Amino acid sequence: MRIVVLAGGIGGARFLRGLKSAAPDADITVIGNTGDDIHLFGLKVCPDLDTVMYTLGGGIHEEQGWGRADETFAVKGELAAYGVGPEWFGLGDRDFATHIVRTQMIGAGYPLSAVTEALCARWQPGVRLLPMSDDRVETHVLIDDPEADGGRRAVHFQEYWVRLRASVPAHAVVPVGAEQSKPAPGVLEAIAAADVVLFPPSNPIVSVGTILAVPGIREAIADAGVPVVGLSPIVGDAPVRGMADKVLAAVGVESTAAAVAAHYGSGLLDGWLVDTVDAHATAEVEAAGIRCRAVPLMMTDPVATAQMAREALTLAEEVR
Ligand code: GDP
Ligand code: FO1
Ligand code: CA
Repeated sequence: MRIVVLAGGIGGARFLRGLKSAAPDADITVIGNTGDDIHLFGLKVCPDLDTVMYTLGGGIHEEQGWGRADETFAVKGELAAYGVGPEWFGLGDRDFATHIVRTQMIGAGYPLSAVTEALCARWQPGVRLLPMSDDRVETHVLIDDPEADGGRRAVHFQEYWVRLRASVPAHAVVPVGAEQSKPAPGVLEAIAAADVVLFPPSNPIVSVGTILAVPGIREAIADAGVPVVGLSPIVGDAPVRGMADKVLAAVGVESTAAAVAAHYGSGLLDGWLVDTVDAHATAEVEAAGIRCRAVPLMMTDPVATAQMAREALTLAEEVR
């Protein structure tokens, strides 16, 4: 079975680990979000691609969910001693090596997709990991700033999330460069050849939404004519972790499992899993033309996560 998954970072990566154990013989292609990418200290950092690669390759810091296990921060300390920031973004020594290799290869002319493949040759994630695009796309968030023209300014998504901890309202979320971007080589082909497309419980705006903003990807999924099944990242009317509530509010979508399903829409989604605490929402989702089931959706351990993946594949068979 050929499965295509549109993934962000932590939610996507943890779900993929469950999917691999639920469907060990499946051929899995992951289309990763690169809107979170940021250039720091002359290096290109791809948090969501790295989170997937490290999680599936056994190098992730398990409790944190991002960055490397057994990390040290000597380089960060030395940069700070030179007064070179930003200090709010924590790049570890082991992680730095990934960004150095990536930046060196890009400087030598390799596209991000080829670089990602080279990095994965070391980590062996057991899936084909493709960036959504080889072109630069950067998610920016519009926030209040009384001193700026018009009283607002745009900050990089990482500044909104890591420096500001999403503590101020987001008025808009813009995937800068998306309109001009093209899907990376292999992306449209993988979607066209898929037996099923899954949206893991990733952020619907700044992870899956950004991938869908690359022209051609949404259309390819709709045209593939195969089941498209998603899992809600919103449980009990709140994100399990992260800032999905803030970025959903920016686009006028309520933080409920049903509202996220409606945001994707029945033109795209065939099936939607909500957590058992949101069982009351299934009728509303089904009324919108999306098949819906309530099952446990907390990725507390590998067994529970694999069961979520099985439920998603079962729902895909039901709507096929
Ligand atoms: P990020 O790039 O690291 O933010 O990761 P993703 O975009 O892939 O996933 C983030 C989303 O995962 C958040 O909106 C969380 O609510 C959701 N999430 C994290 N853990 C769980 C879980 O155990 N269950 C569910 N249903 N959602 C989760
Ligand atoms: N998240 C933080 O909350 N603080 C950090 O200092 C931080 C550094 C970092 C470095 C590399 C990397 O791959 C991820 C990192 N993250 C950090 C996580 C990242 O900001 C988020 O997980 C996602 O981009 C949010 O979707
Ligand atoms: Ca992310």
